[in-house]
Amino acid sequence: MFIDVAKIKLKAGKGGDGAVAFRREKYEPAGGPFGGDGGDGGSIILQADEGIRTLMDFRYKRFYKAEDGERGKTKKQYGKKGQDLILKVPVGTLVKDADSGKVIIDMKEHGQVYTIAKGGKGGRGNAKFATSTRQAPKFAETGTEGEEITVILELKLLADVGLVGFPNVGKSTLLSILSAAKPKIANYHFTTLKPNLGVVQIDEGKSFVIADIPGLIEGAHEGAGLGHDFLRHVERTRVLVHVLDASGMEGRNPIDDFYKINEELVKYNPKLSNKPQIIAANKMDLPEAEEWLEKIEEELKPMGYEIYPISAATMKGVDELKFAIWNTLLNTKPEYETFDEEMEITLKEPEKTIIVKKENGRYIVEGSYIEKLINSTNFDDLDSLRYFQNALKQKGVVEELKKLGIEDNDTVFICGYEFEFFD
Ligand SMILES: Nc1nc2c(ncn2[C@@H]2O[C@H](COP(=O)(O)OP(=O)(O)OP(=O)(O)O)[C@@H](O)[C@H]2O)c(=O)[nH]1
Ligand SMILES: [Mg+2]
Repeated sequence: MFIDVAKIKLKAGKGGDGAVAFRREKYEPAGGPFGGDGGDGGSIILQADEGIRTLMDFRYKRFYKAEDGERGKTKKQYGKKGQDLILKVPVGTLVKDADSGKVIIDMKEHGQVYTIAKGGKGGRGNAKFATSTRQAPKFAETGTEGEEITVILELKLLADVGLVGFPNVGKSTLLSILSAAKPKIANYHFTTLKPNLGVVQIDEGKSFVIADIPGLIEGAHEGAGLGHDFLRHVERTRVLVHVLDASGMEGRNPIDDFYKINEELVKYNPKLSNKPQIIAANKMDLPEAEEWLEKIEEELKPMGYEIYPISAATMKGVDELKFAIWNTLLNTKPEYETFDEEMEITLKEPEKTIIVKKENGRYIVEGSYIEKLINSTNFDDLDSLRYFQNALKQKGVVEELKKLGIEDNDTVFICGYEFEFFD
C-alpha cells in the first residue's frame, strides 16, 4: 500500500483585543466608556474535495495561519472578524494529531468540513463592563489566542490511472518519467513484480496517481503470469492507459496485443470494458514504429480510441499524453475508497477552562478562562481588580481553594502569578 503523508502546522487567528476608550465630546467632559469589542480570529477549516487527489501541495507549504481579528475601536465599534482559512484535502484524508499520533478525523465525504483550529474570541471592549456602580471601567478584555496544532495528513493512495500492457512494452519507463517513482526497468519480461505508484503533477492543486500494472499476459484472468493478483488494482482505477510496443521489436503484433490484454480484462470483470482507455503507442524512436502506428490508427481510431504516439526513451509525445490523461480524468467520475480498516476516532478533549489544585503544598489556579481573565485585568485599576476578584468568586474558585484548605495569608499561584489569599 502506498501512503501519501504530509505534516503541517496550523495556527488559527487571535481574537482582537477589546478597546479601552471614553467618549470625548465638547460638552461631556467625563464621557462614558466607549471601547468596542475585538473581532474573533479566523479559524482553519479542512474541506474534503474530490477534485484534489494527492497531498502534493502540502509538501511545499507546511505552515498555515488564519487571519487575526481586528482590535476593537472607539465609538463602540467592533473590530472585523479574521477570515477563516479553508484548506482543501483529498477525500479519504486521515487527519492525525502530530504529538499524540491519534486520529482526529477521517475526511470521508466530498464537501465534508471540519474546524481543525478554532480562532480566538475577540475581547470585550470597556463599554461592556460599565455598570451602575462602575461607570468608567479602565479595562477591557484581551482577545484569546487562536488554536495551534500540528497535524499529519495521511492518504492511502489508490491509483487513478493504471498502465496496462504486455510485459516489456515500457510501462515502468513511462511511470518513471511521468512521476518521481523509481521502478525497476529492464529489458526482460516480468521486471516489475508488484505495481508501483507515482504521483503526477499537472499544476498546483492538480495531480493524480498512476500505477504500472505488471504481469498481464494471455490467460492472466486464470492466473497465468502475475496479473491475476493485480487485476483488482485495475478495477479500482478510473482510467486505463494501454501501452503498446509500436516497434514490434519482440516479433509480436501490437494490435493483437491490444485485443489480448482487453480480453483478459473483460474475462476478469466485464465492467472493466467500461473504463476509458487511452492508447500509448510507445517506442516510436525505433525503426518500424511509424509503420505500425499507421496500422494501429487505422484499426483502433474508428473504434473511438485516442492514440498517442510516444517514446518513453526520448520523452517525445509524453506531455501530450499526460494532459490527455488529465482531461479524461476530469470527465470521469471518481470512485474512491477511504480507509477500510475499522478505526477508533478520538475527538479532541474539551479544554478545562478552570483548574484548581494543590500540588506540593502549593495552591494553583490555571486554565484558559483564568488566563484570559488575568490578561484582561488592569491591576493598577481598582474597578478592574474588583472585577477579577468577583469573577474568581462567581466561578467557584474561592470555594474550591477553601475546600483544599487554604487560609488567609496563604500564597496562591494564579497562572504563575503569586497572590496572597484573603477571603
Ligand atoms: N527504444 C525504446 N526503449 C524503450 C522505450 N520505453 C521503454 N523502453 C525499454 O523497454 C524495456 C522494458 O521497459 P520497462 O519499462 O521495464 O517495461 P515494462 O512494461 O514495465 O515491463 P514489465 O515490468 O516486465 O512488465 C527497457 O529496456 C526500456 O529501456 C522507448 O520508448 N524506446
Ligand atoms: Mg515494469
